[in-house]
Amino acid sequence: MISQKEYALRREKLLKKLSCNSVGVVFSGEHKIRSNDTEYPFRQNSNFYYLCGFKEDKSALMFVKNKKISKTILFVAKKDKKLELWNGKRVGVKKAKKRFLVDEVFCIDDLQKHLKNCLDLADKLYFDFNLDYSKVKILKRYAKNLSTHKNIAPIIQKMRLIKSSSEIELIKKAIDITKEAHHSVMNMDKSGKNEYELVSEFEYIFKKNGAYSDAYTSIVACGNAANTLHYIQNDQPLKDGELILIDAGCEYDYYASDITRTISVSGRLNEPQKELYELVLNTQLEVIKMIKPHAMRSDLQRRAVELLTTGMVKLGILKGSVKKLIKKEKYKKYYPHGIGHWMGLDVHDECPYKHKKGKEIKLQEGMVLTIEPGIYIDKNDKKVPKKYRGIGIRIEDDILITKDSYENLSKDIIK
Ligand SMILES: [Mn+2]
Repeated sequence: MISQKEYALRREKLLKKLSCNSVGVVFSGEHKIRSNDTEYPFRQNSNFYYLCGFKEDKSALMFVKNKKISKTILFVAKKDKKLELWNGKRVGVKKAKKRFLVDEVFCIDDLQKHLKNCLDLADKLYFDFNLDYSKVKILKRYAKNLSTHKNIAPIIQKMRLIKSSSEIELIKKAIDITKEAHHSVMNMDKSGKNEYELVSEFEYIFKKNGAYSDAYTSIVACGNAANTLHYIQNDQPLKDGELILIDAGCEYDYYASDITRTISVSGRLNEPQKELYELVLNTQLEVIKMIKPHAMRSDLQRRAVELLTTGMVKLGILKGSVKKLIKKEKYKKYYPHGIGHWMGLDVHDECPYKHKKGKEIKLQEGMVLTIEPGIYIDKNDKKVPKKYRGIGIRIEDDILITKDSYENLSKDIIK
């Protein structure tokens, strides 16, 4: 759990980064319609959640900063017995005042009034540039006279790069549940089953352990389907002799896990499958070993490309000199993605990879990133020895950067 004190410290830190005489607004998420009269399960906006831990929609945070004051106002939906009968209890203004360590709490209906008052005294407005147009319109109505609009999202996202110990605990918990699910599927008798039966096992184990949701739609791809990187159809029969690429992880109390394992339907890998699997696995292990503070993600990718390309030349999948193949990016046909991404409140944590001026951000204690090399060979690729066609393999772990090294948070999930 993240304490209210920690949220307060985050808001304090954000206020320090805003310039004087400014107002910043961060909105909650909104319910999204799935089909008539039904909605997708609500999930709070990550930036908003990061700053207060409030889980309701129809709410907002306002930051006010000038020479005299530096304060946070939380706006929440008002108590409404009729609506609450249908949609569940609201915290309401009175309780929110007690629960959240913000300076003031008002009803969301009064947001525009407060916005107008605060903006009269300010010359800068911060908001998320990706905001829905309906909300931008409200903001701009009151910010007509302001010279400067600034994007608040990148400032929060940069803060989110470094995870606190309580955030790391939640990520570990998410990975722990995900481990149970992967192991359960590994031990299952899979022959004769369908991809969706494995998906349902993941969902069952996630929910059974109190994980609100999967952190992303699970990928359970048997055989050639693994060569579609974001395959989420998950409805084909599992065939003996083929591999299953499973990319699945739960979200626990808003924190993600992101794990890929490639296993075989029958439990045994044949020779060509083994050759490719070992290449991907050795690449992953080598790259993970390079992780420490000040290392660069681009160097990890470069090393992965070197190792995978060299391996593919050895196996006759690519032909020519390794150097030239890398220069001409020929490996991209079989390894088309990056080595990994930040992970946290979002599975692809929306944190920056570069500093403002374009220089790459180096790894630092407290960051969490995935390492996920892969090789994907389409069944119709005539340029590749026949025995490798239709095989897709990825192996992914979640890595925490520590003070002078790293911790593989998912090392206990069998590879
Ligand atoms: Mn991933």
